[in-house]
Amino acid sequence: MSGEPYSGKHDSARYHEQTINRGEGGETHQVAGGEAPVLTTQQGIPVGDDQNSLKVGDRGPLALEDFHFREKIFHFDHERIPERLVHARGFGAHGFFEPYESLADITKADLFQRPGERTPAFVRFSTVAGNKGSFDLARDVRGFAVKLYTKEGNWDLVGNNIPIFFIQDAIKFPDIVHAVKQEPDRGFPQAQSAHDNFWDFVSLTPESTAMTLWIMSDRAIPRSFRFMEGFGVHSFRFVNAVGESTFVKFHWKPKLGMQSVVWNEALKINGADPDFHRRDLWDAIKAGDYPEWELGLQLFDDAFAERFAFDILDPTKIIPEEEVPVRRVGRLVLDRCVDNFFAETEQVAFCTQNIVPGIDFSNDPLLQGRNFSYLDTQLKRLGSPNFTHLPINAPKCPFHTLQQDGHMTFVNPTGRVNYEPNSWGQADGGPGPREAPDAGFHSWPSEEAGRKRRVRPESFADHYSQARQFYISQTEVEQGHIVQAYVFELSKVETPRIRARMVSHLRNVHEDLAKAVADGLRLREMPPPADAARPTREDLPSSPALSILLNGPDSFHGRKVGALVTDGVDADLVAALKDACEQEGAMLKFVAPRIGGVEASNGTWIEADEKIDGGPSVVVDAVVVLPSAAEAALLASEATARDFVSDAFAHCKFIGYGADAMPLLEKAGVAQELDGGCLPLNTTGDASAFIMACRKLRHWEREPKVKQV
Ligand code: HDE
Repeated sequence: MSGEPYSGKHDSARYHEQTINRGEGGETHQVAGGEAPVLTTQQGIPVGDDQNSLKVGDRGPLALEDFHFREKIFHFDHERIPERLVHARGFGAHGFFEPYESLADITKADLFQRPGERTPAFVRFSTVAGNKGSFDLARDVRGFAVKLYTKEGNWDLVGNNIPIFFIQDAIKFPDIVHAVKQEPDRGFPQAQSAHDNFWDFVSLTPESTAMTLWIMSDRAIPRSFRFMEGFGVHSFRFVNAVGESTFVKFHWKPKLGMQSVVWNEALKINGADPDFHRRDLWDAIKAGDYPEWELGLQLFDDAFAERFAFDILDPTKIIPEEEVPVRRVGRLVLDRCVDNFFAETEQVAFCTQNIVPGIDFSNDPLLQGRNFSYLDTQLKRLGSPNFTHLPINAPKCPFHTLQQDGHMTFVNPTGRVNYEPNSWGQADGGPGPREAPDAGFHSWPSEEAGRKRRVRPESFADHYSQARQFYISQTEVEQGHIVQAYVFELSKVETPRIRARMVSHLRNVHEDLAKAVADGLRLREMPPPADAARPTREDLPSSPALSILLNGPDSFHGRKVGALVTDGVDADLVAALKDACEQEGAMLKFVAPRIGGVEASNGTWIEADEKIDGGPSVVVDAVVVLPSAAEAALLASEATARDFVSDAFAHCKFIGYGADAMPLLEKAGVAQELDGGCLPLNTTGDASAFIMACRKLRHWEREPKVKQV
C-alpha cells in the first residue's frame, strides 16, 4: 500500500481547528460558539494529535515512548471503582436544609439553632439489590441518604424510604444481602427479590415478616423519588446544651405527597426508561421545580420507651405516628444537579457514624453494627482513608485534624505540629489544634451494664403484630396490591415448600391475606401457621399514616400529562391544556407519530417530546388523546398508539379524549368501558376540568374491572 497517510480526523474536527490562539490561559481554539481550551495530557502538555498513536512507519508497530497514548489508556484502564455492595444504583443532588424553628431546648446540634439558616446538603437516592447498571423501578427499598454539611461537621442521616428493616441484628446483614442479590452460581436474577434464595431466607427468618409486607406494598415501587417518604429507621438521641437527652426518630415527608406506580406499569417502565427515577429528578431540578421534604421528628422520653408495646431499639418496629405525632421542624430542598456523576454521586461516602454534637446513637444493634460497616466499606470502595478529602465528602466548616499522609493525601496539616499534646506556639509554626472540652463532641453518658452474651432481647420477640397493623392500615386497593405482589414474587419461586412456608407466616399476620395469597398461588393445602414466639396482637389500631393513598397530594403539581397528538390537532384545546398544566405546576409532554412534531389546526407547529414508541403512557401520570379527524383512522391502526391508551386504562390513569379519538379508543378496547376516569375534551373549558380530576392521580374504581385474576 502506498500514498499519503490518512489523518483519521472527521471533517468537523478539521473545522474546529480553523483558528488557534495563544491566550493567557494557554492555547485555545476557536470553535462554533466560542473558545475551547487546548487538550492536554494530565501533565498539562498540549496534545498535537489525539487520533493516531505513534507508530514506526505508517502501519505500525506502536512506539512505547508514546506517553500520551500510554497515559490515556492507563487512566482509562483504571476508571472503575468497585460499586457499592448494596445500594449500588443511585442518584444524587445538592440542596439545603432549613429549620422552621429553634430546637435549642432539645438539641444543641448547630443546624437546628437558628430558624431559616440554611445548611448545605447532598442527598443520594438508591435501590438496594440491583447492580449499578440495573433499572430504577425494581421492587425494592429505596435508600434516602442525606449528608448535611453543618458548621460543626458533617452529619450523615443514612436512611431508607421504609421505616423498618429485615433483620434485628447487624450480624445477619451479609445473609439477607446475599439472599436477595443474584444467586451465586448463576449470577441472576438481579435487582429483584422474586427468586428462591430471598424467599427461602425471609421465610426462615420470622423477624423479616413485617418488612416483607412493606416491600410487597406500593412503597417499594415509588412513582418518583420526589413522592416518597424517608426514614432514619433507628431511634437516635438528641442532646441539649445542659446534657438532657430525648429519643428521636427522623422522618422526611415529601411536600408533593406520596405516589407509587402499579406493578404492571413498573415492569413496562423498566423497559421503556430504565432511568425513570433519575431522569425525573434531573428534569424537575433542571426545570426549577425543586423537590422538597419536611423533616419530621418523633420525640419521646424514657418513660414512653418503657411503656411502648415494643422495644424502641428494635429496627423491625415503627412507633405509629398516631401514638407519637411527627413534629415538622424544617425543610430539605434539592435545587442543584451534580456537575459530574462520578465525582459526586459515585464518590460520596455516607457513614452512619458521622454525627455532630447534639445528636447521638441509641443501642439499636443494627445501628451499632452499621457504625462499623460504613467506614470500612468506604475504604474498600474509594481505596484510601483520605476519601474524606474528596470535595463531596469534605466538611464545609473549618477542620483541623492531626491525621496525615496515606494514599491520595491532599490536605495535610502545615507546620511542625502533627501530634498532641504539644507545646509549640505561633513562632514555631503552631499552635496546633486543641480539644474543646465544652463545645466538642461527648458521647451521652448512658449507663450500660450487663453480662457479655450473644442473645436477642426478649422484647424483640413479637414478629407479627405490627405486620398485621400495617396490613389493616391500608386501603382495600392497597391491600389488593400487597396480595398481588406476594403472588407475583412467590410465583417466581421454583420450590413449592418455600411458597408454602411464606404463607404459613402470613397466617400469623392476617387470615384474609394468607388466604388470598394461597389462592393466588393455587396452594392445594393451606399450611399451618408458622410457630410464633409471641401470639399476634389483634388489638393494635389501624394507623392511617401508613397508607400511601390516604396521604397523596392535593394537587397534580409535579406530575406529567402525555398528549398523543397528530397533524390537525385542535390548537385551542392544546393551548388550554398547556395553560391548565402550567397553573397546576404539571408538565405537558407531546407524543406524536414522528419526533419532528405536528402542525396544529391553526397552522402552528408543535414540537414532539417523544415519538409514540419512545414515550409510552407508562412514563406519564395521565394521558390525553387528541387525533384530528383526518388522522384518526391511521392512528387507530398503530399498535403503539393502541398500547398508549390500553395501558393508561389498565393502570387506572385519567384519560382525556378529543372529539375524533373514538376509532383509537375502540381499537384499544376501551370504548365500551369508558368510566368516570375517562373524560371527553370537546371545549377548551374541559382542559382545566380534566387537570382538576387528575388530582386524584388514579381512578382506582376501575381497578376491579381490569384486574380480575
Ligand atoms: Fe446500609 N450499607 N447497612 N442500611 N445503607 C450501605 O455502605 C449496612 C441499613 C443504607 O447512597 C453500605 O457505602 C449494614 C439500614 C443506604 O451511598 C454498607 C446494615 C438502612 C445506603 C452498608 C445496613 C441502610 C447504605 C454499602 C445492617 C436504613 C447507601 C455501600 C446492620 C436506615 C448510601 C456503602 C449511599 C449502604 C451496611 C442496614 C441504609 C455495606 C451492615 C437499616 C441509604 O456499609
